[in-house]
Amino acid sequence: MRTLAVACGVAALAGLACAATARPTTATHEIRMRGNSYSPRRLEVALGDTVVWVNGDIVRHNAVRDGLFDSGELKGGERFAWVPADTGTIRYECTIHERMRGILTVVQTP
Ligand SMILES: [Cu+2]
Repeated sequence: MRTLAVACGVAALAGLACAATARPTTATHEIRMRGNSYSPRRLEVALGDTVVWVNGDIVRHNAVRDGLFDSGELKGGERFAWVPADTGTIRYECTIHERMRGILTVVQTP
């Protein structure tokens, strides 16, 4: 909601009509933690979308990117949601399992 309001404000400043109703709505993307890896390992989302990590293993996992997010330890079946505030490529990791890494690319909505 906040993202749409800002987009409309910018459109108004530029003398453009706000086409918020014609824009695609924000989406929710699920990243599963399974077999000590993230699936999908690489994911592209749009600014304003929600990213949800779901632990599908019986062991604990987390998803951490210093300064951006830290899911805390998730038990099997637990989930963590995060909404990116900026565009860019984010490399994150599970600090419990050394080789468990993922990449999230956040792009501007068209
Ligand atoms: Cu892990």
